[in-house]
Amino acid sequence: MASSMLSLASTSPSSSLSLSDNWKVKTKIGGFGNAFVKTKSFGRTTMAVALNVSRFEGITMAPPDPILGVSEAFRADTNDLKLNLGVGAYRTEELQPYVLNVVKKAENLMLERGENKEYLPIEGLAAFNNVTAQLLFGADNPVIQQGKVATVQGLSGTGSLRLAAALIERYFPGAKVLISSPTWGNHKNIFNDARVPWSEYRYYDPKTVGLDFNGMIDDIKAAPEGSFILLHGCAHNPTGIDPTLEQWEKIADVIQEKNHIPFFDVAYQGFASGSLDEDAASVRLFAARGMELLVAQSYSKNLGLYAERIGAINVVCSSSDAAARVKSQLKRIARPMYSNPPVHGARIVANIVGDPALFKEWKDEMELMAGRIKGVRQKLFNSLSAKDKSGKDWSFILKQIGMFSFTGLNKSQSDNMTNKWHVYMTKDGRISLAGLSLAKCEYLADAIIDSYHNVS
Ligand code: PLA
Repeated sequence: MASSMLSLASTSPSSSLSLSDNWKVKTKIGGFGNAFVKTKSFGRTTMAVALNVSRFEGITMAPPDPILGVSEAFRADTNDLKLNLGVGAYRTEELQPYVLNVVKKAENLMLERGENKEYLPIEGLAAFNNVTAQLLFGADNPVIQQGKVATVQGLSGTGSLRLAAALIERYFPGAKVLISSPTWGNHKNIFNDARVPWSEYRYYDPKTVGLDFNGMIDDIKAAPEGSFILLHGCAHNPTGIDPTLEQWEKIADVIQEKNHIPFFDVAYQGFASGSLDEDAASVRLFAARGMELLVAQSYSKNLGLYAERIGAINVVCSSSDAAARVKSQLKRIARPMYSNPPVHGARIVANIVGDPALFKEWKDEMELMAGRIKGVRQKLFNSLSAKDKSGKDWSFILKQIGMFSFTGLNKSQSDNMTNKWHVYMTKDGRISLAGLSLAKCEYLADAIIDSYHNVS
């Protein structure tokens, strides 16, 4: 793990050729031509110079992203049976992308109002920042009433996590972030890129296909005092296994005892249970204890605003004064990275959450989406149970929540799903049920049974 964090500053072979060396190369032979010029010696650099060899020669090909790379492979497959269960993106029963009606209404309103395209402030749209914190904590939550939350609009969940990671790196040097094993693949990238050390706490128990609660508690206890503990607010990705409310209380006890700082990633509020409030219960339980905490939010899934890149980072502080200072520093981190965030998604969220009629429509539509996912989850379980004569218990699928199911298939079995059955999924055995239709459940069950029993 440590090596993966320290490997960032590698030197490429071409880095020994300085800018001035290159300048000399160009001037000596009269600018860019198409001929290769062999073995020239210029001061400290002696090398074969080929003018049409790229200056980026030392850059090697990066591997495809384990999640988004699956969609690329899916697009390249021409088989009619293909099914994309890789990325967590909601599809209709017809397996088409879905733009919420309430989003279209909000966009129409925005057009009618003829809103401008001026820069937003660095911290984002004020109306958005207000409603997003209210949605998360509840409008009457004392942390909001007392101005203890620093909220900054971010580039969706990922960008918001990245801002928080930069804040940790800058103001808590050496502090460790503990992430669950397993977790969403990009968490490790985010902390690596921000140069924040991380380690894992136990979370998933393959034997029970459930939560390793004791392992989790022990590892959080064993972490150096004052660590950041990254928690999935609801619908844990990739396992679909969440702690119960009682377990959340115990997790909060240990975090408080050890003076750790909870750091929630809330990417699925409303998408897990269909209720915005229920899915925020974990975060609110921690806030009610008066703890300082960080929460990254995303509207990719619950409002289907994937490409609008809309989310926020919230830092709950013990005083409004501290919150104001934290917010000022988050802005300072954002300014050189992307200056200020995009306005479109922020306006959509602000319009929907700020209008009682649209808000109700959103909740109804979200229930529909969450309901469709629960429907395919049930049908997949039924199909697996009916078709698999081995006596294997598939009920873990029904116990998992959110848009994913963690099938327990290993890498070779997942490869078989893709290579033989054209079912695209991540290699950790995760399938996105949001990309599955009722009509495809039987086919998927056949693929899973074949891969599980016939591939080791
Ligand atoms: N946090 C978690 C736990 C997530 O699962 C995701 C998205 C995000 C944050 C960030 O999403 P955002 O930046 O779009 O707001 N995970 C997806 C997509 C749905 C992805 O990997 O980017 C997934 O398939 O896991």
